[in-house]
Amino acid sequence: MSSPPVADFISREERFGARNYEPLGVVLSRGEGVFVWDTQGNRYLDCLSAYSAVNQGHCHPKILAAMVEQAGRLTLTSRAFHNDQLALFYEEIAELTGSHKVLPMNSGAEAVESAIKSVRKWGYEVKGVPDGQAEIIVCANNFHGRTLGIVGFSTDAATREHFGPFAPGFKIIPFGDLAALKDAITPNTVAFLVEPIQGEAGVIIPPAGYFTGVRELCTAHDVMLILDEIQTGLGRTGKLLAEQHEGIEADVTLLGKALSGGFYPVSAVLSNNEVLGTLKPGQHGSTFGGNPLACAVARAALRVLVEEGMIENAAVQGERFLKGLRSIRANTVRDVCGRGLMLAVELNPEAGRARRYCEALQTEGILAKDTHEHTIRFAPPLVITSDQVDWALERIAAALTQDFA
Ligand code: IF1
Repeated sequence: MSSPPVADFISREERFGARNYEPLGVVLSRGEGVFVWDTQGNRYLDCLSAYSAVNQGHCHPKILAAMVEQAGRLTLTSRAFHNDQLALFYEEIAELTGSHKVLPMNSGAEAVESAIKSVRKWGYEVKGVPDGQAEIIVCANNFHGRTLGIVGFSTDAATREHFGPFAPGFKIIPFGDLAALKDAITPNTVAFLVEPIQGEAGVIIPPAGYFTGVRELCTAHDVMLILDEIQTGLGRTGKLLAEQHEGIEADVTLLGKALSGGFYPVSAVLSNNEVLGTLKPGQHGSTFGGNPLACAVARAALRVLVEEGMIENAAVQGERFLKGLRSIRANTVRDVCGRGLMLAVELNPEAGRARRYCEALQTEGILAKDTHEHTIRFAPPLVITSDQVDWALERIAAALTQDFA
């Protein structure tokens, strides 16, 4: 049975859709584990994992079963009534992450917005910041989502340009710079919002000890440390949470993406008692936040992540992948970095656009995504095996030794 030509899907998308993306020329119709298939039946190793939303692998059978079972029973009640999944979701995620309070939302950006609202409220009602004066410190080259509140403190021109006016109350400092954080803190600072490893910026790992210092500064100045673990969390870096690499604990942790294993948008704000404790009935919410389908899916997504050893596997395979990337001898490669299965190859600018290499990788049977002109990210599902890593490395070496300059 032959499916319509790829160009058909692409031209229709272009005709009817907003052109806010520039996808590779591949039309996917099926996924299983680390693999996806296009409409022509070609198989690819997925090295993007939907930006780390499918850490558990595509269409994980246990998450699928939980979703189907729950979808046939009860999907949405709104928070006007209780449902029999929310309490279990709260209990399980709080226990797993060592958090006291949970606020369920849907998209990652909503979790970020919810955290901003909560820490401001905490600042006014607990810390005693004068109303309307709360300051939040963020980092240059951050990526926290696409809402107006969030893009207002982005430093990326394309992300911000012509979307203003923006909300005040944010201070931007360089990432990985403790002295800059110390200088930026004032009595009105309520929070420092930061990614443990910057993703969109090209997998930027801060200097060792940075987050230990961040934790100390935040504690000393009564500033809430908000870690956006929407991409780094849930096993991606080889630990449940990336904060564990430095043995620190955030006051507020944001999760999304893989919280549902890619089945459904589920995000959450996790906090100590104080921050989420300031929210009272009617002050925040969401029609879909905490719905029984989302909770059932998230519970299964968390369970398989832990029970099937995916976090440990991410650490082991991440090291193998990183070592393999480092051993690729190609003039095109300038630098390689990564932690767990969050990896990136930075190309020499003379090698040409990273996009060209992603197209070459597609021909080799690997789907990966370029970022910032010269960087290719590799982030396969955490269920990848050693053989699959070795196969990927061969294909990547083949693609990177081509010269498009
Ligand atoms: C897109 C990047 C990844 C995130 C962190 C919050 C969110 C994201 C740390 C918002 C989302 C995505 C969204 C996606 C591209 C993507 C991305 F390249 F832009 F940086 F993953 F690497 N915090 N990241 O990474 O979550 O509201 O999207 O659920 O196309 O915008 P969301």
